Amino acid sequence: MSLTAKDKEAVRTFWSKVAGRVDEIGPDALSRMLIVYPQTKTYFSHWKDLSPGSAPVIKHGKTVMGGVADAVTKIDDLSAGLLDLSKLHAFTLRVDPANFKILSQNILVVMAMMFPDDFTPEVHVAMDKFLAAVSLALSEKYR
Ligand code: HNI
Repeated sequence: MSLTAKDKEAVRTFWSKVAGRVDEIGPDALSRMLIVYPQTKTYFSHWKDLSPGSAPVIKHGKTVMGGVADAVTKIDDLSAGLLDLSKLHAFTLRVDPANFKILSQNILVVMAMMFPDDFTPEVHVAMDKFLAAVSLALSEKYR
């Protein structure tokens, strides 16, 4: 399942097109995750408002996509690059790794809608593999 040189190139090229809009992608993907998979709301029960477009959802959506943007720069060694973030999600936040796949799915949906011309099947598979690799790296500290 590891990313080929071609996958990495496709991710970097696609990312150069979407990078300027991560502050829209993140909040939309997070809003969708909370609606479509309401079980994910348990992790954010300390927020006042979990509805789409609320201040904490927008803020955290940007934060998460900032993490994805950072991961693009660390694509050659995600497990080392995301080590601290993995520890945080495993030991402090205790996020069930199944949720990484759920969020990834929502990120893909939003990217496909926002960039219908650039989101070719090749880009789709490369981004799917990349987000799966990010999820794996984030899960590494769970055992
Ligand atoms: Ni996640 C905090 C990145 C998936 C629940 N998360 C962060 C932060 C980053 C981040 C960055 C801020 C860290 C800090 O403060 O130092 N999260 C990512 C990335 C992914 C991801 C890159 C996957 C692509 N996180 C998830 C998922 C869940 C999740 C799937 C739960 C469903 N994350 C959290 C929670 C926090 C968090 C909870 C703390 C938020 C807060 O405000 O309390």
